[in-house]
Amino acid sequence: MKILHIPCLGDNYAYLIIDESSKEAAAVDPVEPEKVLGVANENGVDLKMVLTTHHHWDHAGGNERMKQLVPGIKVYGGSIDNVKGCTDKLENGDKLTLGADVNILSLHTPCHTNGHISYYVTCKEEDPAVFTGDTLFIAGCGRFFEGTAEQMYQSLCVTLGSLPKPTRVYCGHEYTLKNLQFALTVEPENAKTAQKLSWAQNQQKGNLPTIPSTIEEELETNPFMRVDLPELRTRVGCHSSVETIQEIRRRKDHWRG
Ligand code: GBP
Ligand code: ZN
Repeated sequence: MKILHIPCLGDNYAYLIIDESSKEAAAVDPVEPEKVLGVANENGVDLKMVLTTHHHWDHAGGNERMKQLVPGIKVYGGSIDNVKGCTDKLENGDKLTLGADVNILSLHTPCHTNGHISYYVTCKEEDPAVFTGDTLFIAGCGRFFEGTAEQMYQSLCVTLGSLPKPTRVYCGHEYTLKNLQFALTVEPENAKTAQKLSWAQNQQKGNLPTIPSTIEEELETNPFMRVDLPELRTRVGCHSSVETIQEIRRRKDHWRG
């Protein structure tokens, strides 16, 4: 499979997932439908479906227009997320296929929104990919708009944290630089985080994206995914993983980098 990222609005990412043998494609959060369709056309692929991560306008706001532009397109979204233009509601564990070789698994990852879905995508022997919307960002996570710390712990550390380590992570916003700067305030001695920060600064200088990451890199550098570590808990003065994720989120909400 081929994965193309399409910068949208200020700092959002839409993506095209392409099954190369059939030339069929899925669009993740195509908030600028004309732009995403343009990229699909340049690549000679046929857009079959929209995969919506959550109901916020900067992710789902292009769905209705996409349906006008591509009659018959399927628009997927979480069953309890009230996604604009949704034609097919997804539950946790639902499976979709794209062309002959691409398999897509729906993972319910609530908290940023109640019905948020992450999409886990596999193709033959290739490393898998996961599209995490506003649940997991590179080195960060989404704000807890519609859920609890307990839910974010489950979504980030259990559901996404259990995916194979080489899984490539494609998130909904380019927040990496700020997230890594904040991460270092939580774990000043994390050498991998410091290393990734200088890499991210270089990427930004060259106007290059910081996606994809991998689940392995996130487990090493993302403080929200590291709350099971006793050293981290002690550092922030908490006793449980859930308390720790709540505390780090509270600090990030107030942090002005
Ligand atoms: C920044 O620019 O660096 N800290 C951000 C500020 C996701 S977008 C913007 C922000 O708060 N972004 C949201 C978030 O979860 N950020 C993680 C963080 O700050 O650590 N959105 O556009 C946001 O979800 C939205 C749209 C929100 C509709 C509510 C509604 Br309703
Ligand atoms: Zn959002």
